[in-house]
Amino acid sequence: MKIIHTDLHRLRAPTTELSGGELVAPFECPERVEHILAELARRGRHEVVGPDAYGLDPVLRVHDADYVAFLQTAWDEWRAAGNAGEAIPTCWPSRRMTRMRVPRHIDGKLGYYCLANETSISDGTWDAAYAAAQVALTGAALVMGGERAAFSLCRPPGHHAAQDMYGGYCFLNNAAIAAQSMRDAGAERVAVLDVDFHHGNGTQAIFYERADVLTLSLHGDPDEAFPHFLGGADETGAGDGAGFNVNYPMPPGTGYTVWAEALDAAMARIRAFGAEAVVVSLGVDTFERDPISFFKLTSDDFTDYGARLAGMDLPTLFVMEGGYAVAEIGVNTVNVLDGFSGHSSPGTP
Ligand code: Q9C
Ligand code: ZN
Repeated sequence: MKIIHTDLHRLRAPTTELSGGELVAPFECPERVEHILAELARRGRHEVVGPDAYGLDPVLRVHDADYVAFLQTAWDEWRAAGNAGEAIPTCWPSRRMTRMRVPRHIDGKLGYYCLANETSISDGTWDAAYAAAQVALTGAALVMGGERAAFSLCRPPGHHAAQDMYGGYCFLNNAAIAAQSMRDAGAERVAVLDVDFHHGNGTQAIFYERADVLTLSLHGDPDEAFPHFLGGADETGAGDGAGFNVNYPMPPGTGYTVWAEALDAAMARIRAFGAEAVVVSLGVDTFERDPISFFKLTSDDFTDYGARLAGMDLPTLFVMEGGYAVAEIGVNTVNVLDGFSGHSSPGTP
């Protein structure tokens, strides 16, 4: 399988994440990608290629222009305002704060566009997010060009980013940008299947009123897990999109038997929908030892569900999302790809 990757992800290297009332070293770190690349090289079955340049237009098919402009200048504005640390908002347009216009000051802009402030904006964040979107677009083009599957090794991740909101370590919604580009390249119906531990709130929001992109997410119940304010089973789409969003929230401690039943149900929905291509938002934070999640998948389970995904027999683009057990992220991620490709041998040396 072709792997699309660029070293430009390293430009996203924040030093702070607000966690437990402290500023800690971010869970979403550059080493994640280095471990995946090392495991890919160790197995020797995959070809790593660089991204092509698609520019900003396909990004603007998904994200609002004012939001993209904000991301491009937020770091400079933050520093120009005299701040010493990384950019973290402190004030939001929350309920009963309803003057819904973009403030001029960077402090107001951050609150307007941010959905969760664990995610600091740092120098280089925009350039890395833009490069990740190009990685996603390159994978989409390969799959639309006839490849059975491809893996866009995106970083930073994307599925929490909505049309005009960042957070949950995400800035541009790589999977949504890829899915939209597949539509624009002629696929009539595209499905986005999100298997990251967290609900894909951004992807859901982007396609919520559309019938041409089916969105499905398997995730920790938002009563118990981030992003807390979206991801219920009763969110099924609206307007033209009524019936075209499917959520599978699951409780703490969920293991592979229950999780795989949800996956089988999701794949049946994709089949009934008549998808011509599938984008898999691939987060491996469902792993039993993930430090911020509560599902119980083992490394072998990733191989098994990779094989199940291949059973859909649809052109498939994998897009990297979360996964924070850094030492195991390579094995777990490549297990999905190898399971998909029919290599069932365990990925441990
Ligand atoms: N104290 C993705 O997996 N909450 N994003 C962190 C840690 C935010 C996860 C809580 C989790 C965001 C792409
Ligand atoms: Zn996640």
